[in-house]
Amino acid sequence: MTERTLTVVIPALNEEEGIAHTINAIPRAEIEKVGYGTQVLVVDNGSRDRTAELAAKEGADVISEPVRGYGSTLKKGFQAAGGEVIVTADADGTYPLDAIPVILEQFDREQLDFLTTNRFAALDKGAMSIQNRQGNALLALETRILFGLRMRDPESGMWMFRKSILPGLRLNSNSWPLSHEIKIEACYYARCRWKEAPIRYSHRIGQTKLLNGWKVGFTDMLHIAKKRVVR
Ligand SMILES: Nc1nc2c(ncn2[C@@H]2O[C@H](COP(=O)(O)OP(=O)(O)OP(=O)(O)O)[C@@H](O)[C@H]2O)c(=O)[nH]1
Ligand SMILES: [Mg+2]
Repeated sequence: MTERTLTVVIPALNEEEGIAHTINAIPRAEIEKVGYGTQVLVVDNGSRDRTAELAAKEGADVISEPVRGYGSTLKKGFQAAGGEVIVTADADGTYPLDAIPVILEQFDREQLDFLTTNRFAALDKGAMSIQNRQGNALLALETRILFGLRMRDPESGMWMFRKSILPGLRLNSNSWPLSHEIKIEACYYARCRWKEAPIRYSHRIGQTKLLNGWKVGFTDMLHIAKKRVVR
């Protein structure tokens, strides 16, 4: 019997085109070989399409978060997760869920508390706009200047952590900055043992929910800069 559980938390807002593909890409048997059972937890953020229905049909646990936002949706998932270890990914086929066994094995072997991923290691052609790439480079620079953290991709939506670190993290954002904020909280303020692992990043299935990239990036930059002064 597998004693440990990994919870895959997937935030989803109107992702009926990608949700089944995303769930089916999770390599449960390979994860079992690393010593973990798998819980798939889809957090539906008020989708008006068949996202929740399709997720349940594919065998995921489905919960809903009424407060709109990437951050509030993920935080709901973290609280509800049954596993000792949590990993996140979008519901759109961009993140390589087949890489979970490899990063989970590294997570255990190196006794990490937090493992984040670097999409720039293998970025599929056209998977990310130039504007988005430039914004990410600026956010990485900010992370290095303000916190001394050498993190190439602080906005990556795929990261893994021990659930037990959550009470020590102050996660204030209900929106996009949550992704950057959790890395600053874990790797800087909570002084977790962390690493950044290379991953592949692919084309999205379905429509993006990121409407104004520059505005999102600027809001993120301010949120993180403020955090350097008042946590
Ligand atoms: N924008 C947004 N996304 C949400 C929300 N709630 C859940 N999500 C999910 O959060 C994930 C990230 O959104 P994406 O639209 O993929 O944003 P992105 O990854 O920055 O951009 P893409 O390149 O389009 O993938 C997706 O799985 C969304 O369905 C919300 O309130 N707003
Ligand atoms: Mg995405």
